[in-house]
Amino acid sequence: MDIVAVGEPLVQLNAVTRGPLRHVQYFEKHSTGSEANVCVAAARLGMRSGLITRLGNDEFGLFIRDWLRGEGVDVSRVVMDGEHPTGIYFVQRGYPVPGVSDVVYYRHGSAASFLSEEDVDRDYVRESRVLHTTGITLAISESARSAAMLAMDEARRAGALVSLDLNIRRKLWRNMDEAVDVVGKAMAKAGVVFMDEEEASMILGAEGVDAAFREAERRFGLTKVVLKLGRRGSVARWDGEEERVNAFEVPVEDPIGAGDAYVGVFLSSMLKGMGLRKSMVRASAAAAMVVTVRGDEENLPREGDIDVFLRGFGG
Ligand code: CKP
Ligand code: MG
Repeated sequence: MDIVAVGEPLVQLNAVTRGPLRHVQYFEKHSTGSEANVCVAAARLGMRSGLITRLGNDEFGLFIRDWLRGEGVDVSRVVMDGEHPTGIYFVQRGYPVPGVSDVVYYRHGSAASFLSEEDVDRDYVRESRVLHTTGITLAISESARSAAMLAMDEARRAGALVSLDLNIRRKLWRNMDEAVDVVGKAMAKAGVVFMDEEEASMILGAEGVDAAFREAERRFGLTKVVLKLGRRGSVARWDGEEERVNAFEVPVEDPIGAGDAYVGVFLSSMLKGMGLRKSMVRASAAAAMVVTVRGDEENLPREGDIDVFLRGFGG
């Protein structure tokens, strides 16, 4: 495998119309979940990706498994759990802040929250070039956290690149002290970390780009850090090299999923040997494409699509 990820896929029920959910009549179903999004982003670019997870053996679980399989993601390590349901969530769009989405989770006690160390096939992890997970998996349950930590340890020992997207979801943590502690432990195992400025402030106590890079290296020895700045683009430090790339301005339908598109395309491009700046530009293109529609995975680009998009922006 090029990329193996550990995390919870979810069915997203996205409001077809903008405004408060109490007035929304129609919801659209999408296969999502941060780590699954990264797997699909990689597969669209021809990479071999696979997901370690548990899904409910229910209609939503079957929908996600078949969708991922259809996208070419390896689902051989996806356990179908007959006792617990597949997690779902609703997306409220454009209210109260235009262009911003909010999520309402129904995932407590989901099949993926019962993910445990036993579900982690160590050989599968060791033989992958990248192992990817996020702060979401660290937050959903103690057993899922242990599974993610184990996978990170195995990958690191085998010399794979361990990738961590902090993805701090306040709704999933009991308190922020716990998040700081747990996410810090995971950062110490990681080779590359993706975060935004708010997460850098919360987890590292770092205000601003330079402080974030400095603290990540000082405290966790991280020399590969990518800071996602939303509409202001992204800035990365990669073994001494530093690059800043602007975001593409596009009409925003739903910003959810942009970060995962970025991570999936960035990692895939780096694995293809494209270099830091080019990988960042391609990742930004993918993030822009994804926010123009509802759903996190439908608009993820294939190779040719990135070129066409960039030409459309004069690149
Ligand atoms: O950071 P992103 O907006 O790219 O993440 C979106 C995903 O897994 C989305 O699919 C949702 O299901 C989640 O993050 C989550 O658990 O919040
Ligand atoms: Mg994110």
